[in-house]
Amino acid sequence: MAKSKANAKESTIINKETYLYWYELMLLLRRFEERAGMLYGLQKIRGFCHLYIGQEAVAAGIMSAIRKDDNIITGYKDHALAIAKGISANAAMAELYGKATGSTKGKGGSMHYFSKEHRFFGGHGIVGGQIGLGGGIAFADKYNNTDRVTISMFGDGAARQGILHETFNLAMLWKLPVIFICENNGYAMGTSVKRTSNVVDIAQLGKAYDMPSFSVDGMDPEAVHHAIAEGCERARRGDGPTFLEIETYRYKGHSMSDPQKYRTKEELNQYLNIDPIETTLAKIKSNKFATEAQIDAINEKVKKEVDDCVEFAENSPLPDNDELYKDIYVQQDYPFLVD
Ligand SMILES: Cc1ncc(C[n+]2csc(CCOP(=O)(O)OP(=O)(O)O)c2C)c(N)n1
Ligand SMILES: [Mg+2]
Repeated sequence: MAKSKANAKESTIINKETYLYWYELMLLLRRFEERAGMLYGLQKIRGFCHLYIGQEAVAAGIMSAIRKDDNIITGYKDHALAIAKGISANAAMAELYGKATGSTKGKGGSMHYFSKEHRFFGGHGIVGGQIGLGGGIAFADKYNNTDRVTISMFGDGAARQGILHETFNLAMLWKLPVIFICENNGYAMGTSVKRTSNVVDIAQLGKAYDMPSFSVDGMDPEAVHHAIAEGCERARRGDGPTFLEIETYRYKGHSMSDPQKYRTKEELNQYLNIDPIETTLAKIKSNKFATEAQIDAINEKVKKEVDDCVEFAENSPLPDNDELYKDIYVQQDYPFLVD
């Protein structure tokens, strides 16, 4: 498992270790999801499955810039962010298999990873819901006088939800320690950003609330890292939220059942040419941050970790039947359930 952080504490320093950390982490996220996609095809994994492939630089740049005890909350495209935040590949794959050893005991599946220990607050299927929840987590930290920062992430498809405006308004009013991130990958399911609004520059939305708002190159972990580090500094100083529109791209469809007829091969190829794993590796090589043997060792380590997590998931038990009645919200005296 890649370390969940390159530097011991929040830092704007980018060095050889940071690059090697990014490379290993992004490779793990990519290989994990490629395998998940394959296993979905084999019906080992069922239900919904949304892949993050192509967007790994966003996860990498965030993780090297935040502290281990900072919070993350995101939407349904959550495998990569959960693993990057520290949920093991084993627990992540077992969750996809619906096994008891999964991060949500096999009861959440692809869209609902959760780990209190790693301060990963889901995995949410209601588009935009996590914007308000993220604001609430940041409120709790401010109320409890901690200096933690919350990263609240959503897709471009959530950027037009009313909850964004209500949350941005209160987050600025109360100077909450939160970084809102819109991962703009150009499409919400099959609908392009430009078909849904005349304001395609999503970062502008924060300006209506005087929130410091920026567009960031999401294919470059270094650009993401600096933007997040700056947002963390602002939040920990007590100056409140930041809004980042991180421009990225997903190579796969919205979900496994997306025929992707809304985009061209040429458009996809443009992004494949600036693939963050390839560009990071090229930088490692040109700066002589690692020898070929060291790079091979990282590749092997990642391959083994993914092979091992599949074996772990295959060999794990299904949840017991009585798990059906645990961890659920139920009103005992609900009139139609009890007489
Ligand atoms: C409140 C709500 N409305 C609609 C949906 C159906 N839905 C699921 S994903 C999605 C689009 C989300 O956009 P984005 O995050 O940009 O999608 P992606 O990049 O993953 O395609 C919609 C409309 C939902 N899950 N929740
Ligand atoms: Mg999108």
